Amino acid sequence: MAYFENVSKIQYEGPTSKNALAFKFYNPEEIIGDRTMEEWLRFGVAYWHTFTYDGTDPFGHGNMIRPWNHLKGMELAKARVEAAFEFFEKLNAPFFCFHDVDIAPEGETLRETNKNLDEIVDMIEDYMKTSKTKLLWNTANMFTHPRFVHGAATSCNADVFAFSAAKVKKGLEVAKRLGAENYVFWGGREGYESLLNTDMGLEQDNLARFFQMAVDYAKEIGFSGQFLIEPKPKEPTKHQYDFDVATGIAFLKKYDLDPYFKFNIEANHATLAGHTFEHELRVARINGMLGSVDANQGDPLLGWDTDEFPTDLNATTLAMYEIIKNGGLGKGGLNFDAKVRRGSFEPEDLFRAHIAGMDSFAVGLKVAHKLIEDHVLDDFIANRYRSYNEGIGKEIIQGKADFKTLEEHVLDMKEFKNESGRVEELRALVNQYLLTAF
Ligand code: XUL
Ligand code: CO
Repeated sequence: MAYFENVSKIQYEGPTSKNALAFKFYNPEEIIGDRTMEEWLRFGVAYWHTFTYDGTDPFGHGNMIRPWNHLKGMELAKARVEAAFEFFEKLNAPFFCFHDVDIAPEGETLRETNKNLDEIVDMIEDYMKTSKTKLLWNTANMFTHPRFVHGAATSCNADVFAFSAAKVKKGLEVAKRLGAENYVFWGGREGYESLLNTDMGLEQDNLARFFQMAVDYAKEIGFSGQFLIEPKPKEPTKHQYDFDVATGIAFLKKYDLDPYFKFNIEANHATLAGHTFEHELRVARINGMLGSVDANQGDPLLGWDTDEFPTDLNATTLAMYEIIKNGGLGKGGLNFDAKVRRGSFEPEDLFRAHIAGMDSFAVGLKVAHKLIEDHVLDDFIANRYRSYNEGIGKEIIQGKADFKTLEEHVLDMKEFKNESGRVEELRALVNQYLLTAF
């Protein structure tokens, strides 16, 4: 049975195509530098937004028209798997991602939940035997159920800590079975509302204990995927422990966990933290910890996580700039942690939205590659810091300078020759590349 019968396989038709259900810029086989677009971009479909989300928001009921809406329980879960693999095939998606609760209904106990999960994982495993779509990552939802009201690994309740551990244990087993390239930890409710009732030290120590147990168990069962932390500054708690990449690095280094983790960077989480998307990617990259990306965008006028499909070409260009400079994402990919707007309730909107996101990143890839190939920013930056190539600058870099020699250098200096940073010119240059790359 076809769930998306009005849609056939999405093809690349080029920038002048007027067909809404075609790629204009994403041409998977096109070679950019040393690999294909498909290999650079490694797109992933987020199961929760695409197959589970029904449009519910704090003010209204679910309104999404979906061909599986009449079903319930395990029947619903199975229909979603069938629909998902039809969708992946038609979109030509190389990857997908899911939370445990996205794919199978929860039972009264973890034993029951795991039974449901096993049945659906069997089904997914079967589909994956013939599908080209692989699992980018899976994760455990440890925030929706009321038991996680005070957090999971940072809960004040040790039974909840234990329950969370058992959920991640199962998640790692599923990851191993389905050949997941990564396993994600997004903080969920790992944070706090008020210090008046919070032992912050204990909560953070426990979170580190939890991560160590995950690392140990992965080793025990031979799961070799990459562990990823996904930072977010707020929502659902006021203070999230993994605020941003820099906070995450400090945490991991304090507990000697840094060799085992990289970061999954979400654009909308970056902007909620008061950073740009490219800032978070840069911090991770220069620390050798850029793992994967949740590709979406926020709304500059709204202060929450709107998870929109990415269409801002300036942002996708600067993001791809960091990713190319990183040599690609390795085991990571660009997972569309993005949902269609409530007004976009037709099933075909799921395709329209993914096409918009894929085309936007394809443009970003091409423009960023050209910027790098032409050394546009590299040359400017190298010249801007040239004072460190000789004289006192070189001595600083080589560790030959100290406060005394530096004082000697400047004590009688009257003039400091600074040059313009020319940021407006550089922004215009990026625009020029954007407008002329195709
Ligand atoms: C929440 C969020 C999550 C993670 C996975 O803001 O981004 O969906 O990506 O738990
Ligand atoms: Co995310």
